[in-house]
Amino acid sequence: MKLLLATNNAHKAQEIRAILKDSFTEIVTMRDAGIEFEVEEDGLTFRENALKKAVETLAFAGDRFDAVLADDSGLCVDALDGAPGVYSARFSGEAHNDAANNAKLTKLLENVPDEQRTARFCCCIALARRRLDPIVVQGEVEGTILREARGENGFGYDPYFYYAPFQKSFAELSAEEKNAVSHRKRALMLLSEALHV
Ligand code: ITT
Repeated sequence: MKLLLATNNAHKAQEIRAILKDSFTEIVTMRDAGIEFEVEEDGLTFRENALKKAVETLAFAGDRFDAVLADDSGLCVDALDGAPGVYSARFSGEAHNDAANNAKLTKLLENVPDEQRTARFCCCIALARRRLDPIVVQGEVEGTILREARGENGFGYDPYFYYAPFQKSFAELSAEEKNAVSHRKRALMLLSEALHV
């Protein structure tokens, strides 16, 4: 079983390989496979985006692969009715500007009291398969949004995401600590379980 990952993010690929290595004979990224294909993430939910990306990439890749894995993730803040959600990367307008996204987030939450600053990171993973139904799973991790940045590790909203069980922000965790509890890890574990039933 050959799996194509619909991402070029090396960090994600490493994490996925570690968890799914026993379920596939080969796991390659788009770059490894020499495939250039972009899917517009225009869905209203993580599920819609992940599934669209996986299904369209499998159709494009042809029969070189048995399955394609795609994910979509983001931060959902209760006081903002679930925003930034699927718009997490483009929250401030400019795609992937973490500083601007965090500045907008903290500004919007300026007057929100501590007990109402609850949030979660969500990760939806879709596995499109040849001749089989797709599998879709979602992992989440609960936290609260800090007023000041803490820590230097990670990316995106990590410096403002406080994880109570460790009494640290996600950016204060090592990669190993974060990967053990992250939304992505939880989704991957659910996928691994679904593949082994
Ligand atoms: P792809 O090329 O794989 O799509 P991406 O950076 O767009 O990479 P996602 O769609 O998974 O990645 O994530 C969307 C945004 O959600 C991302 O840019 C961050 O702002 C935020 N995010 C997701 N997971 C995060 C995490 O673990 N820590 C901090 N921010 C995260």
